[in-house]
This record gives sequence, structure tokens and C-alpha cells, in this order.
Amino acid sequence: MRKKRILPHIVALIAALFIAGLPHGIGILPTDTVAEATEIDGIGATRERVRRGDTFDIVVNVPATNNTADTVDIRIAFDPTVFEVRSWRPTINGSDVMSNFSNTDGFLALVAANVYANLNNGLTFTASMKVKTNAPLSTYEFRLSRAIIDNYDTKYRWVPQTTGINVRVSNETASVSGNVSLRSAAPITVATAVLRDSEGHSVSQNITLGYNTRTGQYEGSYRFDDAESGADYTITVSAPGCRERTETFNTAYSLTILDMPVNMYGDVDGDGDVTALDATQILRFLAGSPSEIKGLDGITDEYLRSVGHVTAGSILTVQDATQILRYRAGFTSVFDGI
Ligand SMILES: [Ca+2]
Repeated sequence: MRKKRILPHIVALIAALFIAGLPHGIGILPTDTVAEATEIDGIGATRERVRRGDTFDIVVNVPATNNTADTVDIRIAFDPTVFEVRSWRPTINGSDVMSNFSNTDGFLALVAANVYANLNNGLTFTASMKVKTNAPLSTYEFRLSRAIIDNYDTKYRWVPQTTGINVRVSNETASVSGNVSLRSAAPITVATAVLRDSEGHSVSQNITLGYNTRTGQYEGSYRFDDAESGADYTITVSAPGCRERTETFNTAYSLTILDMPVNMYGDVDGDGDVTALDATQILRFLAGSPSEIKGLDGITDEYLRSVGHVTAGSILTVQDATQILRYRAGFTSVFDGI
């Protein structure tokens, strides 16, 4: 159908007539993972695991090229018994784009003829989708069933790397919660918790820490209620001047309680100060003697090992102990940059 240049005009005209009577969406919800999805060459989703009633974005991304396109013609197929389109208003700067969708037949489409769009920066088209409240729990594909961006003079033709994206509908939720605590001579009143799923999507939460006179610690708590049940996650807690702590777990229960104590850089024994005693713990560990890092049970506390590892090297060495001693003695050390 693309032997002559006139045809795209006709396609666009038909599309324009066809969309005239269709309802428009109700606005695109911003999400913090759109940038990630737009790095895809082809089709992507801002969320690959959703629950009934959730909204998310389907993104079609055409990577940057030096070619000039005559025609943009895209169609995405989805299961209309599971998803519905909230908004699909693709635009190309300076061009008229005919867009169309059907929540009955399950597709999103756009046609733009003779757009001569400058593809130097690439093109991104976003549809806001909603999971129907009665959607069966399963995995569904959004398929880029038509993806044509070409130029009749240069014969440029886009071949997307990703033509399908799976979105899993699950309706079981799990919560993850825990206390965050640290000892520090100077007040540390804020921390951050980041919950990350196995696909790399993450949500973060700011934690306010208060000083507990009974325990002598700065303490606060985090809680995430939007996790999926039975899935693998990591949680990472960070605080100023402290070694970040990451734990991996599975939401096997409806509530997972994971306390996340953190230590200041170099404070191996966790007393809130960086002293020669911390350097001693490192040296004992390196010598194979029992220490805070590896006790008599022979189990190495990987977090405390990372707390003692203050230099940029790949493993804990005597250099780490030396830096702690230098810092304590008032010499220049890696602590100057913390
Ligand atoms: Ca200490």
C-alpha cells in the first residue's frame, strides 16, 4: 500500500474521519518511570506489574535518527476485556497527527502523513491506560502490530527492537515495614527508604528520625503498602554520613517487617563514633580473629564489612583501618569528602 506518496494522505483522511466520533481520554497521569520506558526502542510500559484499577502508561518510542520521515503509522493491540484507554493524544511538533483508539476492539493507532518530522531527538508517543476492575488475573501483551516510519527517498524504515510488552495483572497486595535506627554524635534527622522490585521499578519514602533518649539512637520507620504479594524486592535505606544498607527479601507474607539499622561510615562497632576501636575491628577481621564483622559463629556481617570499607578499593583492606586512624588523629583522610 505504500508505492505512492498520495496513499498516506488517504490513510490520514480515513483515520481523521474515523476518530471524529470517538470519546477522548481524561488526561495523562505523570509517572516517575516514564523516562525509563522511553529508553526502549519500540514499545514499553511504565509498569509491568499492575493491579485492578491501576493506571499506567504504554509508551512507543522511536529512537533518534538523522533520517527525515514522510510517514508515521503506528498501531498497538491490547486486550479490551482487561485494559481501557484513558488518554491517547500523540503529537509531533509542527505536524497534524491523526490518532485513534478503541476500547471495544482493543487498539491504539496514529497516522501522520508527510510529516517531515525531524527525528534527530526521536519521537515518543504515550497512552494512559487503566486496568479494568474486573480484569482476570493473568499476563497480557501490548503488541506493536504496526510500526512504520519511513521515507520514500532514503528508504529509511524503522525496525523496532521491542514489538511486545507484557503487563501482569495481580490483585494481591503486601506491605513492607520496619524501623530505621542509627547512632551518631551529630544529629541525623532524615533518612530515605527505597523499595525496588525485580524489574528495577522503585518507590521512595522520606523518613523523619527522632532522638530516643532511652536507646540513645536516632529512630524512625518506613512503610510501603503497595508491594505485590509473593514477589522479590530489595529495600535500601540511606542517611547522611551513613553507609547505605540494602536487604533482599520476598513478600511471602502480607506484612514483611524488616528493621534497617544503619551505621556511619567507618563506625563498625556502631557506637556512634569513628574511633581506633573501629579500626581494630577491621584489623581483627583481616587477621582472622573474631570481630564485630565476623564473630565466633563464622558468619560475616556483609553490612558491617561495607561500613568498615571506607576507601574506594574493591575489598576491605588495612588501608581502610589506616584511613580511620588518620581521620581520628586529625590527618587528611577519605572522611574529608563525607
Ligand atoms: Ca565506633
